Amino acid sequence: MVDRRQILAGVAGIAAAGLVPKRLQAAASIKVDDTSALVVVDVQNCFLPGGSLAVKEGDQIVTVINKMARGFAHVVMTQDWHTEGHVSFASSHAGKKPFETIDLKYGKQVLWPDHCVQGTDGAALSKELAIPHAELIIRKGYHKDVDSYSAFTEADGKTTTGLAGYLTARKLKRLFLAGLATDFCVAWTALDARKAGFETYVVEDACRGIDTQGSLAKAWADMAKAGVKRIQSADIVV
Ligand code: VGL
Ligand code: ZN
Repeated sequence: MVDRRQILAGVAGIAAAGLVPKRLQAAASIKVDDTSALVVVDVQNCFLPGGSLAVKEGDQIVTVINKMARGFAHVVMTQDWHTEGHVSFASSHAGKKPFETIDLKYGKQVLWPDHCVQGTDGAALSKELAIPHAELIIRKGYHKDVDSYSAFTEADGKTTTGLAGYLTARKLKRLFLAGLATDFCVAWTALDARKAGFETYVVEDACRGIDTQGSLAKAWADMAKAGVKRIQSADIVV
């Protein structure tokens, strides 16, 4: 006999597979507490429509993030902050085009259009962000020969940005991630957050992805495996 629990488990499975429309799914209720921080990743002009590495629908997350941020006492923002001629730029490698990959000392590197060069308008945080109470802006990717998708550790796998130390010193243990791009800076930040022992949520509707060579599906799979929780902004209660 099929009991109610099995039916509910089945429904949850279907919901997890994305087959049930969002409005029919009961919102989970995840409470923001004193140890929670919202981490707003790379909401910068270069990644928004019209930018040099524009993420599709990137502008649609700004209202969602602004609304969510009102419920958080602690907000950290990140800013991709490259040198001119950065190693992650296709233009730095003769004969290479954006979205091709190369092997660097620290591993495979996707090559990008020039973006988020220090001090340029493209590198500025979106003017539409309304989070005056954000407490920290952490910059990353400022070493010319090393990329840093993650807000915690550069792509060499060892150079730290200091973010884990900051969060720990401030007793912030639960991180809610939003921003751009889901499959690069958000995902790498989420994976490193888990490695450093933080409870980690990625707010799906407050993120958008680049999705090159299957990167978006891979990012969600890697995050699930690492124990990152995939939630919607409506799941958060303040
Ligand atoms: C990003 C590609 C290159 C990101 C940054 O913010 O996700 N993606 N640099
Ligand atoms: Zn970058």
